[in-house]
Amino acid sequence: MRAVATKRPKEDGLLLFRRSNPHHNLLQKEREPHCFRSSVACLSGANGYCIESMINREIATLQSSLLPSEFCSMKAARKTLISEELRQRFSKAKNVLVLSGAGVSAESGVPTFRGGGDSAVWKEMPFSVISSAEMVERDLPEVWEWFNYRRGVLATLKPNSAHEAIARWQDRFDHFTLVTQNIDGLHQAAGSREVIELHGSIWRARCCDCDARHNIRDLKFDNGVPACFDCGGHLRPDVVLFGEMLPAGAFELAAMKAESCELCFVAGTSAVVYPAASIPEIARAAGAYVVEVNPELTPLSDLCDEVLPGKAGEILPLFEK
Ligand code: BJW
Ligand code: ZN
Repeated sequence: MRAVATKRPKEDGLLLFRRSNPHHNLLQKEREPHCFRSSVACLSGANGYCIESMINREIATLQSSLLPSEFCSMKAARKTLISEELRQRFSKAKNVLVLSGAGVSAESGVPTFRGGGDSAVWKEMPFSVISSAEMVERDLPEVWEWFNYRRGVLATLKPNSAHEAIARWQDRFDHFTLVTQNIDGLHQAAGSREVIELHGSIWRARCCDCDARHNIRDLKFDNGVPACFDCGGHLRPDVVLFGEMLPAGAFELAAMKAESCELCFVAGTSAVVYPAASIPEIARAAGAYVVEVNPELTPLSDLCDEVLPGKAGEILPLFEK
């Protein structure tokens, strides 16, 4: 396992030994000056991503053929994925923020949008077509059919150990904020409270005319498109599609929390959709230690202080051990 000396300029003069960010190995070229960078030459080859993730995969393969005692020591090896520095920060932190994405629900069986699981397709339309503002305009009954189908699937799914770990964290820190891009309600099902839902909820409908929100469970779907209780207008799923505005105040609140957190986890998101992806950027710019949990690298990996390659449901519970 490599330890790479890295220097964060904003922690003036502080030289830290931490696991190398695998993305750094891929990008040995200079990054912008404020980025911390590897001060030790890359030891792995061009395909250097990533010794840790290779070890992870090997551990997973070996697990099945091990005796219980051997399995325990493999688990211990796995625990070392989390650096001592990060463990210390986690145990002392008073203000923590988590940004979650579809990958956090992948282990519950929810399809992701851009890989790492089954991608969503409806009647041969990719989600970018069926979940689009144009489709809401053009064929609202079809959009409802798609969301009704997804709700039906979701109703059979349960929160996984990532949702459960995050729900426990809210009582562990003085200040804890969960910001999610997910619309599935699984964080709340696991017990998370006051979740900032940036992209809405599949369990609510919104009026196209007066903007009133209604609980989906109260609606009647007689003619395919339910009607607003307040004004009789057409209801649509209360989710945010591309080019649509986020719910009023949601991003502003998340950004404010990001500015004050000291530890920011980014779990299970491809970090390509804005403004959600700017939350960890805001946290990092304000001095937070940013940690990514994802089996794949993302455009955010380079900005992170640590990248924990792996599944959220396996990695997040390790913080309490
Ligand atoms: C695991 C795992 C495991 C797998 N454990 N990990 C700035 C720059 C450029 C563009 C823009 C910008 N600002 C705004 C934009 C435009 C646009 C945008 O971002 N476009 C980019 C894609 C180019 N943004 C918007 O339009 C937003 N609105 C907005 O900005 O309003 C203001 C405005 C209005 C008008 C004009 C201009 C500005 C709205 C974005 C709404 C996103 N909506 C969706 C669909 C919801 C409905 C539905 O569900 O059908 O939300 S898109 C989809 O992507 C969904 C998600 O919430 C979102 C993010 O996806 P996420 O969560 O990251 O999932 P994936 O699938 O992408 O990634 C999963 C990850 O998990 C992978 O990395 C895996 O490796 C990993 N993984 N298993 C851990 N077990
Ligand atoms: Zn209405």
